[in-house]
Amino acid sequence: MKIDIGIGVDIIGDIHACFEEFLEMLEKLGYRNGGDGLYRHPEGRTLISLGDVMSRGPQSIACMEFFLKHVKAGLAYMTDSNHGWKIARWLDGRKVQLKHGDELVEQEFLAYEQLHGTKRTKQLKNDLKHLLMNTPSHYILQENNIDKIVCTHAGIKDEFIGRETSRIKDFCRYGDVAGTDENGKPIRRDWFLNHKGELLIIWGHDPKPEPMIINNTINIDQGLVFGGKLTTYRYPEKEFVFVNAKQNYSGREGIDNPIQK
Ligand SMILES: [Mn+2]
Repeated sequence: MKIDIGIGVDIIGDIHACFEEFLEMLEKLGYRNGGDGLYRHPEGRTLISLGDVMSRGPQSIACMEFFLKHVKAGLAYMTDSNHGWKIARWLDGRKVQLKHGDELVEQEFLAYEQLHGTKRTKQLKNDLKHLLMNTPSHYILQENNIDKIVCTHAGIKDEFIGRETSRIKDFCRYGDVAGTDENGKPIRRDWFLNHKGELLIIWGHDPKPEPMIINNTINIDQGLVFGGKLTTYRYPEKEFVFVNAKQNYSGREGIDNPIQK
């Protein structure tokens, strides 16, 4: 789960199937389509997704296929996430309830099968299952072999960093959730208040209108699919790059009205 930062990394928040905005982001960051379907940065920067690339928005398959190809080619990395894990289990044939936008992934696959046939659909589903089943809960980014940044979906405790257990995986997928309130919304504890030290933790999952910087942690989920924006954190530049949503795809209210994810 260690990645060398090299010349630089571009860490991208929750895409949620908003493929058009994601492509616009890649252009803005300077990545170019090499004609082989792969986007590369001319200086050799590395792309890192914090997961939840699918569900809720219009183009889950395109987003998942992008990461399938780019992870395989060593051009990108993607962490585990709550929607990613749900879709992984669904693709594995386990009994799961598809909701909160995951049902759209199933619909997309039905249309995909109509268009491309059963064989190709089965192959893609199998490849995606393997990708999503094997994503790590977090990555540790290093500069000159020194740990600098932790990338994870929903949060992490300091003592979990560099370890992988089922409890740690769940924490990184869902954050520090203490049950649900009377409306079914998760009650979230603020794990980031307990983070200490210089290691920078970049996370997403819980949409905030602007990047939220607390105790060397930065939330970069700005609610793209809810009509907000897609955020990239660039290191070593320590800059944010934004792409605004073309619309609110979620069928729900905007990000100021927090939504169960
Ligand atoms: Mn999430």
